[in-house]
Amino acid sequence: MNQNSELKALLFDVDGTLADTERDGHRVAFNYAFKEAGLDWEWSVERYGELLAVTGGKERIKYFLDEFEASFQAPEDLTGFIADLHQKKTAHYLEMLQQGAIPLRNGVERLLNEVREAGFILGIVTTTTPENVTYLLEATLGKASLDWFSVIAAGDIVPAKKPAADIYLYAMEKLGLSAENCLAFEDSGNGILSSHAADLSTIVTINDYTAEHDFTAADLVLDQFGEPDAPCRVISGNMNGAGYLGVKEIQSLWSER
Ligand code: XBP
Ligand code: MG
Repeated sequence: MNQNSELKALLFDVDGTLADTERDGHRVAFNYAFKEAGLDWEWSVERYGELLAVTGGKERIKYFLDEFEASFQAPEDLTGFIADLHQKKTAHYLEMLQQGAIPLRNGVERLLNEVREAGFILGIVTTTTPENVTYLLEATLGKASLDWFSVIAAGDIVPAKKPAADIYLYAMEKLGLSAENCLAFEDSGNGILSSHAADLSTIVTINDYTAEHDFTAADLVLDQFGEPDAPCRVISGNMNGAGYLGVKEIQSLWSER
């Protein structure tokens, strides 16, 4: 990689990175949808951790059926059945977002404001359904925040979801930029496999589900972005003693990579 290339764009994953959406958000919405559909499936916190091996809600339901519900009498149109179930799940999830049930992670709003003021181009790169992103941003940062992002790359827009590189490549193509000028923010093993496959330098913030994932490819691993009064913990990489991630730390990381 060209060591002198300018950092122009920051590409943010959503689930687990901007907000802790999985355990008390997506998981709960899946369970509501199963109930609504008259199914007796219940994804526990622990089981959901195993199911997170597969990104994408529809793909996750299919994986669950294959791995854990071998006796399920699948309908003839399994794809349609899963799509319908997933639509129900999305409706429940959007309602939760509208009710403000899912806040942003510590330091996210501060960091977004800081990097915006510094003039970085911002992008969203996620496997989740597009409305899940817009509702989250609207509920937490207000409607105007949608305009902060020059690209929102989400969901089925590419054929292969993370860990494939496709969604990052799609976002960079939309921005007219290459990995020489972009930095990714991720929270999971599948996320960094995807960003790394797209050749991107990556900062990771872990969460309960992803703490044990393999982040050896990351440039920096933190427990959170941090705030002046609530410092982050550096798990690997160099923050030069700073207690929270800001433009200065990002730039210094970029020049040292
Ligand atoms: C996030 C996901 C998503 C959500 C569910 O992965 O795997 O599938 O769990 O969203 P990443 P949908 O953070 O790596 O993008 O149900 O809308 O697919
Ligand atoms: Mg994620």
